[in-house]
Amino acid sequence: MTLKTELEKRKQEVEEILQFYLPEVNSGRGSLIPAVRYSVLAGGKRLRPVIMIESYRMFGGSSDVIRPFAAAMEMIHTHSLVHDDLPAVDNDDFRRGKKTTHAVYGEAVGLLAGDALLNLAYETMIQAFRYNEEGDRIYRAAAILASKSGFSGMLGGQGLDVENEKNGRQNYSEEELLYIYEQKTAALLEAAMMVGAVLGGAAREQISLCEQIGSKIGLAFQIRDDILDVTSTQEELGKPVFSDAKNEKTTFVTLYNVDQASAIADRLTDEALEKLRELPGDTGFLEALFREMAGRKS
Ligand code: GRG
Repeated sequence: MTLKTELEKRKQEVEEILQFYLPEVNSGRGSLIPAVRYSVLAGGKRLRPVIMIESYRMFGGSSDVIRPFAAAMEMIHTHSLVHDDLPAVDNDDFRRGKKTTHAVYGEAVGLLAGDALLNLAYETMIQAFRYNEEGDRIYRAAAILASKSGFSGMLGGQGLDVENEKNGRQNYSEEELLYIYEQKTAALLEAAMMVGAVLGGAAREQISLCEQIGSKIGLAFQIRDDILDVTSTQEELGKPVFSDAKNEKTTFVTLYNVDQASAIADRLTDEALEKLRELPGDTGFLEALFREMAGRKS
């Protein structure tokens, strides 16, 4: 089976999981649920839940306990995109090839839909305790996903990024930029690898290795995002291009140039692959996926 077919199969699995956990539209109850469903079902590559499920299975996990975690991961990620697109932040009207949530439902509902999704993620994640699994593993996995999404992870990095942007702060050093990327983008990929590992029963050193792999893949992913912003098209990317330039952001492309940024992303991917090979089980799918992410076009 080719990676494309395999990835499509894994993506379908995630779509089914999301459909299972998303609330149904309740007529006469306003547009919050439709807005939440719209934002999650608008598309997206589903990379984080796919990676989480694969990490779980690689460590021998075979139960459905991973399902609420995979859904929660994609809900947290989608919440971040909905809020990132709001007029007060990047003010973008297209995402995943469709109108953004606030562009369809208005700013107030867009804001609320992002909040509701974040809450729904936790409502969903705690359903994992229904499964007849080791409670300690579920607790540890939940703590990782919560903290990697919060102050010391995604939200912390985004907070710093937004504040610097509003203050007209430019000319970051590479070190400062890497710190922000580590938090705002890599933290969720670290969580994807780690949650799968913890639930699958990985040892402490293996969980740490998973964190390092997620970090390197996450940094490479964000640098590729910087590159695509100036080399791709809105049709291919599904969101506006030159968005960073519009917001006068320092990125790896402004700090270096496209070729140099690309070389840095490739080096980080190679380092992640080297560490991945140290893990037990069949690492083939993740290896192919990480290579694909390094050369992605959308
Ligand atoms: C409250 C200011 C404020 C913001 C909250 C936390 C947050 C919003 C945003 C997180 C930062 C963010 C959006 C980082 C970008 C990470 C990134 C490259 C996202 C795109 O991921 P893909 O390509 O998207 O996997 P799809 O659409 O495929 O799921």
